[in-house]
Amino acid sequence: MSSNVLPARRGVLGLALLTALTLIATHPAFAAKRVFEMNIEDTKITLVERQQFHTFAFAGQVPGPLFYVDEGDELEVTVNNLTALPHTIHWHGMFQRGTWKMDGVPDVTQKAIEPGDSFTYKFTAEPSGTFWYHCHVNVNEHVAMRGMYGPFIVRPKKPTAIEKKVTKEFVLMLSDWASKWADKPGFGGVPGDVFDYFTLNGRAYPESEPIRIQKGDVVRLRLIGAGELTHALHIHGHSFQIAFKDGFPLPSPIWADTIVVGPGERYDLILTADNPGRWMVHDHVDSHTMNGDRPMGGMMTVIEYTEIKSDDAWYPWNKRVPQPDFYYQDAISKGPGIYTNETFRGQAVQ
Ligand SMILES: [Cu+2]
Repeated sequence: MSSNVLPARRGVLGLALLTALTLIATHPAFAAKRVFEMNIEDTKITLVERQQFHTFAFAGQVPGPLFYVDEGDELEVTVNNLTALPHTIHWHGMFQRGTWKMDGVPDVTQKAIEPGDSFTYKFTAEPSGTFWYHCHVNVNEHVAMRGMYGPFIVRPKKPTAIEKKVTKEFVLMLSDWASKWADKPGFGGVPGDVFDYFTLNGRAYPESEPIRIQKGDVVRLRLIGAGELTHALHIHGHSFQIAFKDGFPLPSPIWADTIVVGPGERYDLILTADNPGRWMVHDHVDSHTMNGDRPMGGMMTVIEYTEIKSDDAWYPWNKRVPQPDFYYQDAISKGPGIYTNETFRGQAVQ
């Protein structure tokens, strides 16, 4: 099986779930046609401990499926709205040259997709880089409170020198949640909201997942600001190069140890794994490292070098069983494709 062809696959969960994935490659290297179908479903997800949120989840998961495609690929994505509210998908950063009606903005480029209806987005993947997709109906609620987002990566035809060195990639989607609206779909995301939960890929520490690397890796962290707030992500024990902003290569990467990520922004960091240990990764906006009113939570994780033993009894992730593909690292390593992720699937809500 070549790296950019996946077999057709269907999964059914409960009454309301149908996720079909069909990819047809027309060229081995570039310009594949990729056909995908996904439902938008009322789904309950757990951020941490008992804090659940009613979400409108793409393919029943938060974040949504990973779109990892080649520059120039032709995409055809059919969306079935199984929820009780209208939605769209905006493909943030895509040029949509000649396809502006595929931009996913209600009442500007299309009528929103009503409950029970479907819509097929057809467009070309350009430019290359780290992007994301999200609903564009009542974004204040649907994106900020209901998890309507997913990663969208376009592999470049001409990679830069720095990205050619990368051996491992991770996707981190940064979000904030106001628990006041957790179980009130159709409401929330208003000025003055108190954001009290903060997640990486939909989970707050300690239910986020370690970033596991080993000495010698050249690590690419693709950060996506998918929430309402700005975060200052700091990585201990290392410096990194900020190599891409919003998908675009910087002419001269910037060395740093802290990166400020605002809403909608993406930054690609390149980090050389040269310092084995366990290293904190956290939002330096300290109030974002809380779960509600409890500290040591929120937007935090740990870089774990695999050569360091996790046998310290006091280490909370001492005996942790890894959740597969939590940062989409396994999917990305397989090459372009569109990948659902069971790790992020919530419970169906009737
Ligand atoms: Cu929506």
